[in-house]
Amino acid sequence: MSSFYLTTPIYYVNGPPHLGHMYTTIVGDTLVRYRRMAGDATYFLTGTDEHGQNIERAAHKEGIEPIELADRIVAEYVRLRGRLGFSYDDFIRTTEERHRWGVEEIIRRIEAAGDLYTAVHEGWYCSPCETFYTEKELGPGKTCPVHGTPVEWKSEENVFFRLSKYQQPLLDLYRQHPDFVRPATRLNEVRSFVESGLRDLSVSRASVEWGIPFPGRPGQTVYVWLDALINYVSALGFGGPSTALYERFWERGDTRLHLVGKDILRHHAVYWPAFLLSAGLPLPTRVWAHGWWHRDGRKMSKSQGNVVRPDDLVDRFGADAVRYFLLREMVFGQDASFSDEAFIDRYNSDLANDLGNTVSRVVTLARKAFDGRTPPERCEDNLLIAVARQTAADYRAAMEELAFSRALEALWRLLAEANQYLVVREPWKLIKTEGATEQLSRVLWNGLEAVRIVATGLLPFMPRVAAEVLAAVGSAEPPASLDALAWGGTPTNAELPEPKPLFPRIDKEAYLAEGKASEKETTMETAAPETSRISIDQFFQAELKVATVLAAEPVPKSNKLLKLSVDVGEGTPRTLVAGIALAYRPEELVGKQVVVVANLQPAKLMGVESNGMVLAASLDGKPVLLHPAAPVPNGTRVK
Ligand code: ME8
Repeated sequence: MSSFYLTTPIYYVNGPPHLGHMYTTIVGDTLVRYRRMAGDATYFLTGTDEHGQNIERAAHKEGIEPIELADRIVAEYVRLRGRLGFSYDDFIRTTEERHRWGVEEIIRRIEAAGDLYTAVHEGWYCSPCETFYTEKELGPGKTCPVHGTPVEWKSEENVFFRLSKYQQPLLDLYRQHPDFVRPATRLNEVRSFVESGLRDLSVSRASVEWGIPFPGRPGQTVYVWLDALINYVSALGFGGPSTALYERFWERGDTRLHLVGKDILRHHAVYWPAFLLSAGLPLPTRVWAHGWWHRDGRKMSKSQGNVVRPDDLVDRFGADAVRYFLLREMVFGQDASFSDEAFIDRYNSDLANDLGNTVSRVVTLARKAFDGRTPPERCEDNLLIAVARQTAADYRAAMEELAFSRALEALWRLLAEANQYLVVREPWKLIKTEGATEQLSRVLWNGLEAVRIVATGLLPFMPRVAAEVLAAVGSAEPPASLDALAWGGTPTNAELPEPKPLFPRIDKEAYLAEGKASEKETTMETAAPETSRISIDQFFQAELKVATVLAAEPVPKSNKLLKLSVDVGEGTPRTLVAGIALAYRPEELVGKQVVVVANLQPAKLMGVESNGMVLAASLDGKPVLLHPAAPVPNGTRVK
């Protein structure tokens, strides 16, 4: 039995998780579920990166200790584990003692190899990246090439790691193991970075208190990236009292795979192997980098203020629909754009229509013809068998390559063929004309069997829904092995429960209209990047005015929107639509003074014309209205 050790990056705790972070963990979860079905002994690790200046600053800005911030964000990650159906084996926090043991042991070994020395360190530093950049790597106006925010000049005495010594060993590694970095194009990037010359790396900080004390160097803490990367072995017990997992999955492990976003490839494919070479530990077998989710044309990230929080989507569509969308829409390795519109389109066409309707059609017919049971006759010779065989082969080949969208396409081809087969055989007519014949039994059994194979392939992607589909087509227990992709698994005469709607169709127009109202609030939440400040004239283009709410009522068929009638001091009241219904009851708003944007172009939301926008702070998506501290005449300008 092969061993398969899989890790996600450990996420910074300076903000709650967004869809980009969830994407990596969803990919990992899908892959590891597949490997389990392939028969591997797997171990799947995720966790949080809690030290460093960035976290220190974020906590102090809130007036709390870094560990309080970390605890709060970790609770969010843990909560999402259940919501998104993650099956990781361990969650490591870099503030845990077991992690410190690993860090101290690796540093002892690197020190023993003669690879550490002290020197003055100067350079341009991006705090969100926790990384130094050279002058020529910076963006216009001395900005970070990743974040676009201003960098700062830093100068202090640090411990340095002799990275330059590992230039040739790293190039040898890439030559001997061209698969070390995937996709292949990314290996070229890494190789040219190393070829262009490696400078020694500063691996301690004198000015950052929130970190692991650097062994043997008083006054210095371990640089957050050295600290963080070690999680991949400290979580397995390296440096601690019990090293069985480390020996099994790292030292003697067959596959040691790190999944990362392309932004942190250099850290994983250059620094990490160099640290490991120095410490005399085995290297990962592969580092696989994926692309970025964009929104509004930019990378989705907290510092850009354009993130999508997973909760809203999960509430509305279920975790498995979110998992499906992310894996189907992004070609693994490339960038992709997230939009509500694309989400609904895929949901309606792939899930509600292709999958949901096929299941309900074939199950309804079989129940009707065979008294609530699967058909009594199986079928071993028909056109679908060849397609199913090809599907299983394509699916497995794609999954080995982490080509998730291709694997799903293969399953959908079988679904399409099964539909086509049913259209040609017309079982709905056969029932009426000939009744429950042997021929009808075979046709419907084939339909159920094709769906069963599709659902088996979907188990790693949509664990809950795929199990529901399997139960719906008569296979009560979800299979544990990929052998179940072979033709023939649908039982005869098995109970077929009444089909439940799996993916109710979504009214796209209505959903998007609601989304617009909440999107406006997201825009207000957005912290403008520091490089794009606006002038006072630009600010005054928005007419912010105080208004009193005269009446409030829900907008029919919407759970987020309220229709408000407000007095903005203009003689006649105005109608506004606000996405605040989940946080406020209509009656508690009447008589309250609020702040509105008075010169916004009218917009129609769920058929109601809105003439302005109510301002609210947005706390993790929940609106909190702004009120003047003392009553003022309606129409008073806010500036
Ligand atoms: O970098 N699209 O943590 P982090 C796709 N702590 N993936 C995205 C994404 C987006 N828009 N935004 C984030 C760190 N990610 C370090 C890692 S590892 C030893 C230390 C994903 O919280 C992507 O996988 O900034 C990226 O690598 C990871 O989140 C970075 O999360």
